[in-house]
Amino acid sequence: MTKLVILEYPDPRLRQKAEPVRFVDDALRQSVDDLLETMYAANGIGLAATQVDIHKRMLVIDVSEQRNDPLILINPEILRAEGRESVEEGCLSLPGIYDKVQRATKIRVRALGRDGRPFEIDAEGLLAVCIQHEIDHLEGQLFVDYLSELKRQLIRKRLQKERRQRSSMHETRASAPAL
Ligand code: GNR
Ligand code: NI
Repeated sequence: MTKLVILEYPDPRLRQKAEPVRFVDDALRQSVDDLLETMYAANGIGLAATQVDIHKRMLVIDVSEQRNDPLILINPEILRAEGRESVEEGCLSLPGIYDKVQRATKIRVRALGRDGRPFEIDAEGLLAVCIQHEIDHLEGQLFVDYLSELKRQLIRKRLQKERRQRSSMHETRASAPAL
């Protein structure tokens, strides 16, 4: 397994639309395992392939307390959605940014599992929010796209500033000349 690098907003690669998976083979399962390792290492409850620059329709989720109940969705499709509720979201591609987004409260989803077999699940609560958030990533959509342009502008500035501070902390200065 390999821990992959998570792309951060406003990286244009986060806007790429993922392609359907044609075969669930060992090579694909390898990428699924890399996604899981990357999600757990980052303490996220979900991760879409798009976020690690893999533009295939697959995502992983684990909303369990113990972090030992992975859900793998390949070529996910929302079959039905009902209700609307606004819940605070975060995203590993927007570190430290949180805001409320309106989504369906209950959904039914069809997908292929790690074994390539189709299955359906009904989801509500955090799991339903997370599945919709991850499917958006596969479309090149981020939760900040639901916010106002003004808020997005402030978020871009905040992330830019934090990145500048992070990189100046790691700056290697010329050391004092030896006598
Ligand atoms: O870790 C995550 N937490 C989260 C919280 C509320 C709503 C959605 C999420 S998904 C996010 C991980 C992530 O960025 N997945 O794409
Ligand atoms: Ni996200």
